[in-house]
Amino acid sequence: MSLLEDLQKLKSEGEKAIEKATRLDQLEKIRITLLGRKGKLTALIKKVSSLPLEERPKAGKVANEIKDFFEKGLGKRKKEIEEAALKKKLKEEVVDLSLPGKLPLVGRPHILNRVIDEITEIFIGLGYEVAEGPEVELDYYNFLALNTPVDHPARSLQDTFYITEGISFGEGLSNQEIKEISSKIALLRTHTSPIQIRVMEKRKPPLFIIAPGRCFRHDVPDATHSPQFHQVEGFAVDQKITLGDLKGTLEVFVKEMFGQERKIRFRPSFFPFTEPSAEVDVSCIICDGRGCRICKESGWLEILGAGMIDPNVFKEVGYDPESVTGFAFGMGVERIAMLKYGINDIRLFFENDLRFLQQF
Ligand code: 2U9
Repeated sequence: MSLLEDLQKLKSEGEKAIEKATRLDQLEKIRITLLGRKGKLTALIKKVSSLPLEERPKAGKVANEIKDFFEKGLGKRKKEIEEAALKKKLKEEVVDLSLPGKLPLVGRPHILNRVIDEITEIFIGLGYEVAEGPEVELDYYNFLALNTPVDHPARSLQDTFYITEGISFGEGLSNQEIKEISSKIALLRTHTSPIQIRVMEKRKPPLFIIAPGRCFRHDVPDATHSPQFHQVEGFAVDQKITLGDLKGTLEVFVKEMFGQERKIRFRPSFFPFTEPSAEVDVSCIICDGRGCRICKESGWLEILGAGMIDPNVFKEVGYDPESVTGFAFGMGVERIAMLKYGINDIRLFFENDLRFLQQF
């Protein structure tokens, strides 16, 4: 076979191979086989110089034309493969605007925070300001400044989570010594009252403060007890604040919170930091006072504790109890939320089960 025939044969072989290629890596291999340094066309071109002189120009021309033909063919095929790949990609990645969207999981405030907000908003409407304080408190602010003597039952290990270990009140200490020891003992606050001591320490009356927050007590959890719980406390301190002001304020609060038709009643009670003290009931929000399972047929639900701030508390923060008076009240947020939303187990608030939380 002559060189020209070999060239023509390679041309048609190469053309077919280029046409058959469907991937860029295949095409590159074909290019190397045809046009590479050790490629088939390169080998034939080398043979041109061994032809008789008069045949060389024609063979050289044909060889160059075939080289050109392959280069163009490879380029064209490369473009086709790339275009096909792009087309396929665009088709696969097409956005179907008619598909329904994916709803992101939207968070919401925890039901306890909602109830806290609801309570504080009512008092903000009455001119109160919100104050906060640390959850890790000193014995002094949690107990001593609140007229809770060293041997008060609420101080026992059973009720309080102590952080400081190994410090205790011995026998026969002076008031100053007791105060010094009390200021060294850290604990988890058992109520939010220390917030209000801290406010009084820094400021002078008139004060109208609402103090919400998380509290801790060393309780065994059951349907109505949890070692963590929340309180909203409040107090008003000024000249000539009376028990009548307390009753009026709580009546407005209870009606806003539970409905204008509600009634309240005060029952005598005892707290170290108030004198006189009272427990406050609201007419049953389920049966409107007629008697039901929730109010245990009494027609009343206990929802608040309250009283006139004890003169000893004022003395401790440097106020003159002869010229300053005040009332204070406190409520458990979980209890209010349970009554309002018919929740029968306090532990549900802290389990973070979305099936519970998403209902509110
Ligand atoms: C200062 C002085 C007095 C806050 C008060 C109560 C009565 C009370 C309980 C309600 C349910 C706690 O969560 S609960 O168990 N609270 O009964 N709290 S008077 O008295 C204060 C607060 C601050 C300086």
